Amino acid sequence: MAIRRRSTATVGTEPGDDPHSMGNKQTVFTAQQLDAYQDCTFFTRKEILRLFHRYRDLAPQLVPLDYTSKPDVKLPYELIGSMPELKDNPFRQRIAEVFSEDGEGNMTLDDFLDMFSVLSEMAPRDLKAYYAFKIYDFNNDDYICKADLEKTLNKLTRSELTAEEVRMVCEKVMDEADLDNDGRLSLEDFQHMIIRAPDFLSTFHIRI
Ligand SMILES: [Ca+2]
Ligand SMILES: [Ca+2]
Repeated sequence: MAIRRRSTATVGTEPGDDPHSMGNKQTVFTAQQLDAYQDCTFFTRKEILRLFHRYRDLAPQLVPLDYTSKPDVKLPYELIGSMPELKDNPFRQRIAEVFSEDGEGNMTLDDFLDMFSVLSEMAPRDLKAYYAFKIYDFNNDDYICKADLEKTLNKLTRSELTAEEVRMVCEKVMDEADLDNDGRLSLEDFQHMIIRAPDFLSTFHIRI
């Protein structure tokens, strides 16, 4: 399967690049919608449809089977966070917040596909790192400060470290990763760091 760079283009406006026919039992999306979803994710048509049904199964009474008229549907975080792929992930709420358009973890189908695309094994490390940075930036100020990093370490280690241990690891990470010495990690600092500390991406791989 061809790996596509995830584009930020608005779904529904990108022409497709896959001339294959759609098969005959697909009525959920228009051909253009499926093309757009393919362009914006790392998924095949089949995977997109499978994920649509996963989404729908969370709340069949809310999600129509026909998406051709782009229904205005959002599923509450409680349903998303309870999925087997997420329910044991210590960052599930942050992940949902970062990928949801409303910032509160309530997800449209587009948000949902975006999230699973970035978490999938097909997504390149750089893209995962970009989103991991956003997820670890708990106060959304575009930097990972000491407090963000402590929260992150607590979650990554599932609170198995003492406060003192967390403080020490945090200082060590800052020491090594804060290349411009401003006491916080920019995206650039973070990208350098994860080359040496890939554990920071370990919770961002999901097999669907
Ligand atoms: Ca921050
Ligand atoms: Ca810095």
